[in-house]
Amino acid sequence: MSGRVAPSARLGRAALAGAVLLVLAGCGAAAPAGPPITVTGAWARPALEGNPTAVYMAIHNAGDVEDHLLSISVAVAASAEVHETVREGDLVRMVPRQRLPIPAGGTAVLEPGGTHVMLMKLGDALEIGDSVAMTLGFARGGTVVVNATVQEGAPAAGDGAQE
Ligand SMILES: [Cu+2]
Repeated sequence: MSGRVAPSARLGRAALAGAVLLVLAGCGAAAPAGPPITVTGAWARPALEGNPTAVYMAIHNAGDVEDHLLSISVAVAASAEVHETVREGDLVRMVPRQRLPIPAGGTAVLEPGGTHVMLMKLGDALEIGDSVAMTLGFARGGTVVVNATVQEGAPAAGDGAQE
């Protein structure tokens, strides 16, 4: 019986602690930079000139507030979009996303079969071993330059953690 009371009491305290944290974050608003965003394990699929290709990566948000990926600029392609892969029965569609959320203290994972960055109309062929420089723009975290390695498949699990 008392077991029912204790968890909710604990929850209440956790919520209070959260409120205090928010207030503290508000006090620190003088700091110019947003929450630190880092990107690991970026890679792109090889593709021919004029074709599209996909880029994958993990975007980490060490901050206490959700951030959003708003823009991608890249020299090697005509444009870049964030796509979400949507399955409807046997049909697989790619849907552009204007704002990709990066959860507070979390990671947005862009991987094959899921969310990815699509480079449209490559100005040059991408071959294995090439590097694709991209500048990602975030709502709070400013800009982050990413170099995606061109390779056939994802790096082995755990590679990203060592960067
Ligand atoms: Cu796509």
